[in-house]
Amino acid sequence: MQFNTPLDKWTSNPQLISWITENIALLSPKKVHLCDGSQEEYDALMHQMVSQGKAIKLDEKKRPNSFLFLSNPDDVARVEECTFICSKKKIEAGPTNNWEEPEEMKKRLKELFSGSMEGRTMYVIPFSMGPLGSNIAHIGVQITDSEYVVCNMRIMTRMGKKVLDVLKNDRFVPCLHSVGYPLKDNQEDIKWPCSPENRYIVHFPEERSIFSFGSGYGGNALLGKKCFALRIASVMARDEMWLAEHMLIMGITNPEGKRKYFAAAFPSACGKTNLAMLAPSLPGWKVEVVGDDIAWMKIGKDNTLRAINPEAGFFGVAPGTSYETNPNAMKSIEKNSIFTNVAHTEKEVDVWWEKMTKAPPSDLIDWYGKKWDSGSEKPAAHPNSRFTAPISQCPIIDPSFEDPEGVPISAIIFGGRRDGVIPLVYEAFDWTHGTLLGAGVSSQTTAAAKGQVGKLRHDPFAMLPFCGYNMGDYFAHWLNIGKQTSSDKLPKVFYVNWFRKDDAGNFIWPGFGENIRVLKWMFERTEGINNADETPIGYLPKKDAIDISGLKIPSNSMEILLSVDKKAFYDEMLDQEKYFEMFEDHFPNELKEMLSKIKKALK
Ligand code: TSX
Ligand code: MN
Repeated sequence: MQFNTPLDKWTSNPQLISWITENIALLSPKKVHLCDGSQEEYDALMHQMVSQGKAIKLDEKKRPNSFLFLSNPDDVARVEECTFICSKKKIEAGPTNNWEEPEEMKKRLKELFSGSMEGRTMYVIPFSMGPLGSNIAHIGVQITDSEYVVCNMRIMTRMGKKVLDVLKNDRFVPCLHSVGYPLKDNQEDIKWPCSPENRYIVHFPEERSIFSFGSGYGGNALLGKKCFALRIASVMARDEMWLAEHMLIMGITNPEGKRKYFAAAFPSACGKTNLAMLAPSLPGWKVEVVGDDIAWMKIGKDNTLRAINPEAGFFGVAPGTSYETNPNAMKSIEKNSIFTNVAHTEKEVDVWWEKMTKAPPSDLIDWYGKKWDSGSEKPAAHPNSRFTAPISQCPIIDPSFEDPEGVPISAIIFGGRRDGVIPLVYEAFDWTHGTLLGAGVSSQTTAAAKGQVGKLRHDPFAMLPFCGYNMGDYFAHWLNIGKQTSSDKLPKVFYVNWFRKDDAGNFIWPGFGENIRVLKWMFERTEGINNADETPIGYLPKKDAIDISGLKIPSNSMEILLSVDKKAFYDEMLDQEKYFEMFEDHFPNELKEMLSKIKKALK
């Protein structure tokens, strides 16, 4: 076997050596490349993909060192129907996950992976989720046959030789990935190799391993992200009494210079990345970003909840991102970035997507690689098209981004997109109620592709596709975490809704940078300021407690935004109660009692 560097010089970790050796025998690659994580390695792989026609180099002056990839139209998003949690017992996976018997699944995977890297290079990528050496961080190693994956992993994680120096002879999470497109007898390669009819994204929570076959896209293929940092890590977190959450982490500094950290979970299409990089409209307030997608949180030596971002990059949805809606994201992707399935301009090769500018450029090539005309009803960029960019390029990266101790979390925010019923903001009575708020997260659908628009979808903790075990047990774990420290050290919990509409169907709250006004109220609550009224559903802002200075909104808007229709909220509680029935006796009694108490108060 041809190696780029001798295996025994690269690592002496016995688990790693035998895992690599076994997989060479199973996958039959043409070559093996042990990644060092260097810029030279990245540049060489990009150069290779450009010359093969797999990548388009963007104009060096307009967007330095940046590349565009156009995927197979059948491989454009995570595939939940092909995602499995293979715990020994089905009940361990719970009612919200696909489950298959682990030995059966292992057999199927063995057949799929057998010879799947013929004619290709097998890359081995050591990566750390979290700052190297942090005691909240964990190490994984991914095997893949996709150069696109190697380059994305270099942006999204801390990757390469430096990780092996930290790993030494310890355990790692093995992540095996193949696009499932072997090249037999010098068969020619294609632009985006994959095997859409044979996709499997499989997790073995007890042995903490991941197998992904057939897809080269996003969360299906960059295994550090959803597969490791959420599905496998949620199981590790349960076993080791910490939290692996689908949350952004932001630093908020008030005009007096006091900085606090908030974490927030939202279902998709609520603007989580926009909130993480908020450009505040209130003078003197500052927002900084620690992470836009995933938070690992552990109770620290000082008994506060400490959070790290396990990732090192943004893998964000491109459409809708603009200098108006998210200037900090736009600045993060000015260079050294990878774009997938966006449109591009033909003359000076640069990227474009819907709502990036008011009018589209005249010389657009769409994500299929075809000329696009502005009269087309199909979007030029795929709705799930993405940018990959290093967090270090974000102008408002938080100074504690690399702190191995993590940042202390003062508030946890849940939210959803709701045109009625749910007020702009309210605060939980306590941690138990906060856990109920997380369990009750739900959002109205926006994309027509996902069924009817406006239909209510439950997405507890925004973790529905990402919890690696029984979600009822996950709720119980949240309650347990609340018992590990004193209530004054626990974060306060809030629920927000930026999306309430008036009778004419218009959004009432201006959102975006103006959300700082809501964050300011929360900031004050975490300082113990008495600016809230107790109501049946939780603490609501007192009249005039939300700073609307300089904001031009109709005089009765705040009243509508903060109003609670008792009957409608009671029905909301009934709907949640009905939803929770699926968890049977795994649904914690403590949450049942809290829900009953709120129902009673609303009667
Ligand atoms: O991201 C959003 N946020 C959070 C920002 C920090 N979006 C976009 C959601 C899709 C990803 C929002 N959309 C937000 C919001 O707070 N609010 C809205 C609704 C809205 C849309 C457009 C306007 C106002 C509100 N524009 C005007 O009224 C001019
Ligand atoms: Mn996400």
